[in-house]
Amino acid sequence: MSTNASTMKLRFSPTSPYVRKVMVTATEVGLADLIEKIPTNTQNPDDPIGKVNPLAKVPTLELEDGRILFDSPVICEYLDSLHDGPRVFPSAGAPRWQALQQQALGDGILDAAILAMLEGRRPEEKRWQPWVDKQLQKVRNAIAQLEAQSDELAGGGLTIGQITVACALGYIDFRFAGEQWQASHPRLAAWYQGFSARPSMVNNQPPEA
Ligand SMILES: N[C@@H](CCC(=O)N[C@@H](CS)C(=O)NCC(=O)O)C(=O)O
Repeated sequence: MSTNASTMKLRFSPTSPYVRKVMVTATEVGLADLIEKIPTNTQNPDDPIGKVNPLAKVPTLELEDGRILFDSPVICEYLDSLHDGPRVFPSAGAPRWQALQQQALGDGILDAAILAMLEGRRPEEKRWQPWVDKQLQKVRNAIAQLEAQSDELAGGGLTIGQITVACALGYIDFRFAGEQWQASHPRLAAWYQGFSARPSMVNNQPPEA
């Protein structure tokens, strides 16, 4: 793969699964070496992230010409436009919609899991367990759908759908290890085990994983 792309700055947190998704994509398309990672504390109101992204979220990508890109689907598609190898965003037709749908499902697992995780960080008397249960049920429903669609996930070349789903499942194992989804979803588990062994996944794991 070759590229004429310039260096980029990625505002990042090492535990963010959306950042992992961006870095796995960057690695797979051969651009990881062009990315300078800027540690970011989204909980600190004085962190410069608030000046470049009004949503103050990671990942946020700063290009050399000053353009700012977020969120992870936009950043990943941008990175995919910079190289001349096989695309992780299929260009058209059914393969494109399948990859984008898988990406949405993976991102949706993450959105629900993060809401459940954040609820656990509230003072105990303010936590609302039915809310946590509802979010975790979304995660379980999505994993059940992925098990049913595991042939589609495993087929064809590398896509943003596969990358996102793998990062989402990795986050469930990282933050919700008690879910133990593998035994009851054997085909998805087999696919995930193989995908997780890719160097791009291994080299971009969250720190405590
Ligand atoms: N849809 C966004 C989600 C990004 C996101 O929620 N990032 C979290 C970290 S995992 C964050 O920055 N949270 C800080 C906040 O919400 O203030 C994406 O795909 O990039």
